[in-house]
Amino acid sequence: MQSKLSGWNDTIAAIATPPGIGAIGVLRLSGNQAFDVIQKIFPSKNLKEQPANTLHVGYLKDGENVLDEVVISLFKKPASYTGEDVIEISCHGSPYVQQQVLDALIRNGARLAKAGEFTQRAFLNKKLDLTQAEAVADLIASNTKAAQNAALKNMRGGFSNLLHALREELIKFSSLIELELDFSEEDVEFADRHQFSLLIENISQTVNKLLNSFKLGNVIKNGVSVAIVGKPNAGKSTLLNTLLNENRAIVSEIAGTTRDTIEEVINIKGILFRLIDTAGIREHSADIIENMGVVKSKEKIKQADIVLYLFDVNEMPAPELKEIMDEIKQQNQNVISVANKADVLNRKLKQVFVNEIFISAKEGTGIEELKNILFALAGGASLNSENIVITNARHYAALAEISRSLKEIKSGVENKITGDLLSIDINRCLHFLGEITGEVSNEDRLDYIFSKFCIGK
Ligand SMILES: Nc1nc2c(ncn2[C@@H]2O[C@H](COP(=O)(O)OP(=O)(O)OP(=O)(O)O)[C@@H](O)[C@H]2O)c(=O)[nH]1
Ligand SMILES: [Mg+2]
Repeated sequence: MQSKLSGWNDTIAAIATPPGIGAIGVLRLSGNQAFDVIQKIFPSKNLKEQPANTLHVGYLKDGENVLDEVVISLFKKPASYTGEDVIEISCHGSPYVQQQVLDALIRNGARLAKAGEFTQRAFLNKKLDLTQAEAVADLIASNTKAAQNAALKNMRGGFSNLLHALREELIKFSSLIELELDFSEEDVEFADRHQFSLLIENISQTVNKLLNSFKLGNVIKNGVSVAIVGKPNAGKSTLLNTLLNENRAIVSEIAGTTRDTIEEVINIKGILFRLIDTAGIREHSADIIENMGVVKSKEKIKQADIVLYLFDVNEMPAPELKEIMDEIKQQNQNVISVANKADVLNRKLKQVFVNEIFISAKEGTGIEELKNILFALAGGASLNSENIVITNARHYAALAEISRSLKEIKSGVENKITGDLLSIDINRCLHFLGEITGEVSNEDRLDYIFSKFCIGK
């Protein structure tokens, strides 16, 4: 695979730290010529003769022109991130200085790295498999504890180990069936079909569990949208402000205050919730702008992951609430009703709304309980389990194909189809397992996956 890739033998260089001024800036250099390139601009020591995993302070020089005083970290193949010789240069964090150093590296034989090329090399040199490489990008993009944990688990190989184990077991059986094909004249069965059915059942369960985890995976990666809807003056904007802990939306006693939707993000125990404050829904308003807002609110009911129906507990007859909830449920099943203004609650109503959570958006009571409910609705309970969570759509699509082939295999065994036909289904299943980890892959697909990384990673 290596020789087929264009530019594979080049020594690559990139600035690895983000653009802008910082205390330090780090540049990376990887490839066969890494030591030759750095030596030309770091004259004070012979770096090739230094032991691996050591640090060296000195001046970078472009001819007689001093560029910076830097620290060089030195890694020798194969014990490096990419599996090649790698030099990391920590220089002073001026974008100008970093650019000068990069230019000097390129003038002395390196080529500018493409996005994700360091990690792509690590993958091609088998330092990590494709799921682990993708987890590196996920870790860099993570912005919550949950996303960080999921990425770390995958980076350390949790998911790939599981897939490898499944693949091994299937391969074992597949080779027994292939063996039968060699003896087809003699009508022998090396692969015990009952055992095989049990194995397929087992693998299917694991695959289904992984497929089901994608819902949570999506929550972890993309967050959860919560549309706060209700009649004008229910206190929706007040609730948004209280949840955010800031005065984001205008609150007033005038019905129809909020016209357009307002979106803000909060983090509840490691999950991001996108709160959407909407225009209060009333059927007859003479105000065109308000009516446009109402149309938008209705759209949000359909699109949101969770609908939070907020009502003024003193203004809502119980039968009407039921009617409204039934109507919303036709658009979105994931709805909770929340009784607001509990601070001025008419005591009798506590017995009427037994299923509702009571809050006071204004005073901040019941808000923690509401947060816990949102967290639970998003599937937060399974967040801290040791189970592997699928967060990647590519993995999900391949797992769905695997599940399909497993069903084919199962019905094949039940219907006692011949070994050669069974083999086709097993190979299909193996193909998709290998596609997830990158054992089966093509260059275009890899380029696409790694192009999503940042430069220098
Ligand atoms: N007593 C009490 N008043 C509240 C509470 N929450 C909101 N209010 C008041 O209710 C009025 C309307 O609040 P808003 O937050 O603007 O209501 P809204 O649902 O956003 O209204 P629209 O944007 O018009 O749809 C304001 O006067 C708030 O101060 C509460 O928990 N208790
Ligand atoms: Mg409002």
